[in-house]
Amino acid sequence: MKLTILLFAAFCASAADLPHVTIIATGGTIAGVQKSSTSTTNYKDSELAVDALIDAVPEVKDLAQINGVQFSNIGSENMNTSLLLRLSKLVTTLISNGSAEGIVITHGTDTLEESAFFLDVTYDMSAPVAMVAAMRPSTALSADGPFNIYEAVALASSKTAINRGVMMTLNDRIGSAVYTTKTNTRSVDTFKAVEQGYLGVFNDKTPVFYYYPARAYKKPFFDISGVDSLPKVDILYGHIDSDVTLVNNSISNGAKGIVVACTGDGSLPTTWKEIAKYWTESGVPIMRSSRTGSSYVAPGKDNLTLGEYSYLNSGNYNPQKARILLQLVLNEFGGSNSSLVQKFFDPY
Ligand code: DAS
Repeated sequence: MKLTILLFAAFCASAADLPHVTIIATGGTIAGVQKSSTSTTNYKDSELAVDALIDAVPEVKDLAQINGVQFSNIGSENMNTSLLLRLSKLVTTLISNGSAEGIVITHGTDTLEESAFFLDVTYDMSAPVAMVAAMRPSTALSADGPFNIYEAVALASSKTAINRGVMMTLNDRIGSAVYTTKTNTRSVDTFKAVEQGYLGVFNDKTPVFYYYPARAYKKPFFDISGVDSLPKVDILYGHIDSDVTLVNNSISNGAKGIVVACTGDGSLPTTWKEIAKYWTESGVPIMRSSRTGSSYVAPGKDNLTLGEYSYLNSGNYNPQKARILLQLVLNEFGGSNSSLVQKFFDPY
C-alpha cells in the first residue's frame, strides 16, 4: 500500500514537472474523416474536435501537460486575415500569461505556410510554436496526423526549440515558417524549402536541429495587438497572354497592394507597360514575385518603365508570403514611400 502511494506520488510529481503545451485546433485534413480507410481523397475535412485529436495520441501526455483549445474547425482554404489576427493574439496571450510554455497549432496543409508566416512575423516571444498538419485524413490507413501531432508536441515542449519562433512540422521534418512551402498536392513529403532546407528532423521524440536558433535574414516583427483588420492585397498570376487590365480590376475592387506571381525571375510581358499607368494613377504598389517556387526575385527590371515609381520585388518571399508581408507593411507605413516598403523585402 505504502509503495503504491509512493509510486503514485512519484508519478504525479513527474507529470506535474512536464511543460504546459496548448494545442490550438483550427481544422483541416488532420481533423478529417472518410468512410473508407483506403481512400485519401474526397474526405470531409475539419470534422474531429480538438479532444478527439488529443485522445488519438495519448502518448503526448508523457511529453507535456496538455490543454486543448478549439479555435475554429475549417479547411485552411477558408482561413482569413481576421482569424489570423485573432489566432496570433491568442498565441501571444497564452504564452505571456503563463498558461503555456509551448504551442501546437493544428491546421490544414493548403494555407499552412501562410498562417505560419503570418504568426512568425507577428510573434516575438521565445516559447516554441509548432504548426502541424496532415496529408491523410484521420481515418486513413497510415494516417500521418497522429504521429505528426506527437512530434509537434515534442517540439513545442523541447528546450532546444526555444527562440526559434514559429516552425512547421510534418513527416519527421522541422521547417522554417519563413521559407517552407507546400510543393506537392498528394505526398506526405510535401513541405519543403528547396533553397534554404529544413531546420531539423526528429529522432523519435527528440528534435535534432541542424543549426543554433537563428532569425531568417531581415525577418521583421509587427505588433498587431491593436490591429483588427489589414489592407486588401491581391495576387495576380503571370502567364502567356496574361491580361494587365486585371490590375485595374483589382484596384477597383479595393486592393491596396498587388503581388504578381510573375514568370521566372519576375519577368512581365511588355504588354504590362500599362501597369505604370495603374500604379501612378492609384498609388497602389505593385510587386513582382515569382511563380517558380524557389529562390529570390532580383531587384530592377528595365524592360518596363514605371515613371517615378520603381518596381517593388518580393526578394526571398514567394507570392503568398509576400502578400501577407505587404499587408502588414502597408498597414503600418502605407504605400506612398515605395523605397521604404521595398526595404522589408530586399534579399540583401
Ligand atoms: N482541406 C485542406 C486544408 O484544410 C487540405 C489539408 O488539410 O491537407 O488545407
